[in-house]
Amino acid sequence: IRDKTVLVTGGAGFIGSHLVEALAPHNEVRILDNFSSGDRTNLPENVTIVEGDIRDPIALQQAARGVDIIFHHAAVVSVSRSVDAPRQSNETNLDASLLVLEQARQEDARVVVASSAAVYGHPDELPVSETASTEPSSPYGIQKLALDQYTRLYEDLYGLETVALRYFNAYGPRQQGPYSGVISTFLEQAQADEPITIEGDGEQTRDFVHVSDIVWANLYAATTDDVGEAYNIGTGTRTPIEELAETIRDATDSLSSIVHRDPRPGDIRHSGADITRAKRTLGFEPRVSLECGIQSLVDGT
Ligand code: UD2
Repeated sequence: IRDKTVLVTGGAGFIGSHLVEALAPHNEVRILDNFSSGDRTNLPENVTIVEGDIRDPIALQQAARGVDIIFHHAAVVSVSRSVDAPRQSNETNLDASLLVLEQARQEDARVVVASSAAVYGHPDELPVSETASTEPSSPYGIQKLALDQYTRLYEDLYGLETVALRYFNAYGPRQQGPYSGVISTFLEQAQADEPITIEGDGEQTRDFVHVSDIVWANLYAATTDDVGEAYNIGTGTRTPIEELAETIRDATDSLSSIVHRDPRPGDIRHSGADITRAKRTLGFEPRVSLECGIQSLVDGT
């Protein structure tokens, strides 16, 4: 997209900042971020930063004034924090997301929201398609599901152009901190020659999707005519965690051992996306294989 005024909530965070980087050369980009986990060093120079919380209607109003598109990526991303404090994460992930939708209504802006594979809970069938049953197994999943449903409803009721992207396991540069994913954890361990810690037997599988592919999905979502829909964004390939540990150890020439710990309570056994809908409708095609994605993380390219 070009020559648009866009707002990226959570624009200083992991996925948000990559999106900002892609948008900034050709668009007027604003970000709204409270910098609770995001970082200014993630941002290019020519973006307008509104430092504030999405729970604050005034900050949101200021950031969203006159925008054509809102990419909504601000969230409390930790599933375990949502388990410890469901109301708190609900405030940000759902209540504040409704503020975002209301603001979009006021501006008549398109909204692309970050939904999640968490809406499916423990999937009944694999790969999981958008029509599969949604039974979240965490407050986080419930919050994302409700947001996802609201986006559909806002299209239905108010004619707002909305798209929900259900991300599977995102990874890539700048994913860090205590709630980062298994790839960044394993990579840190391997690079320090410390034991790589598999939780459980390592036979659980995930669909790892590189953040640059997630950015592409957002760009397609910004222009699609098929609004009011949710799309799975993954690769369609499932990788066992044990295999991931070995791949990362090899890619880093690490001396790390691979050790097993107790499984994570409530861990989802298998997760993999059926991306037929995103392919057909958005023209989405994952470009970065897990091998290449890991190699570029190792090389820092
Ligand atoms: C992902 C998302 C989460 C939510 C969820 C929906 C990330 C970071 N989180 O959670 O936001 O959308 O999917 O289902 O993408 N593991 C180890 N050792 C470690 C760390 C993790 O073995 O040191 C295992 C862990 O037990 C799990 C797998 O790796 O089986 C993936 O863990 P994760 O935290 O990266 O992501 P996940 O799928 O729990």
